[in-house]
Amino acid sequence: MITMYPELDLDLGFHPVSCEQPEAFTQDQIDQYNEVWYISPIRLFEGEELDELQAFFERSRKRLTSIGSFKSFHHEIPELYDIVANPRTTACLKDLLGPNVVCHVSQYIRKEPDPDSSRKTIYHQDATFNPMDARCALVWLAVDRAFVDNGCMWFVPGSHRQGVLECDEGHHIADAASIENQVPMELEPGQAVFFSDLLIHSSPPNRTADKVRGGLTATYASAELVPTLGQKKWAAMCCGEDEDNNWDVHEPPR
Ligand SMILES: O=C(O)CCC(=O)C(=O)O
Repeated sequence: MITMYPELDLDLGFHPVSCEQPEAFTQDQIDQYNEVWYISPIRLFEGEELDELQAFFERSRKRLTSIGSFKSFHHEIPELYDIVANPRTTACLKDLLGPNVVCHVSQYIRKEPDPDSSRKTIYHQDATFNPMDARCALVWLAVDRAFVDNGCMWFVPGSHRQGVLECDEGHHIADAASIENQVPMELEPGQAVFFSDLLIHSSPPNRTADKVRGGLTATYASAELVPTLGQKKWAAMCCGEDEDNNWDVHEPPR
């Protein structure tokens, strides 16, 4: 398959970001995004704010990871909404997506240390999950240090240029064996990588003895992008407005 929504006529091609006056990123970073489709590392949290963020994930981890199926908790947990919609993140997103930004998906992905672990994330492109044209930006925020041995993400720079590739029902890219030139996305706690929903990425198991690897991934779109599944998509407004009422936008949880 190409996406989960073969019935939809989606535009899954490569469209470079054009931002005439970036405010949070430099023009070089925007050019880099268009070239390799990610920008990293970007510091989003530090000092006391980072301590609080890590404490939040530690005390909420049961709730955030207990559900077998996918659940985007930023719709209902105030602290998580504040993390995905924090002003440093949205300032960067405005450069990539424009002034009006919604967040429709988030997930805390925590890989426990286990030398025998086989828990990995297969090669995929997030655009295959979304019932909309390929235009979303993702932010993966390191809650703990993410490095090669504890299963940091690996990216295939520039892989967006081919558009969306054929994948199986589990979203595994059919031709994964031939993928070359991957780079590890090592990050310190509080740092993030911004990347496109077309970028091919994966992450191996955390085979360390004692180094937890927790990260928050969140998917953002311009409010002008119309989700095309017949019903409006539930989304949190992170900045600006949804003037055309394209999304089912809710108030921040409080
Ligand atoms: O955290 C991970 O290991 C995988 C995250 C991921 O695949 C994503 O954000 O799309």
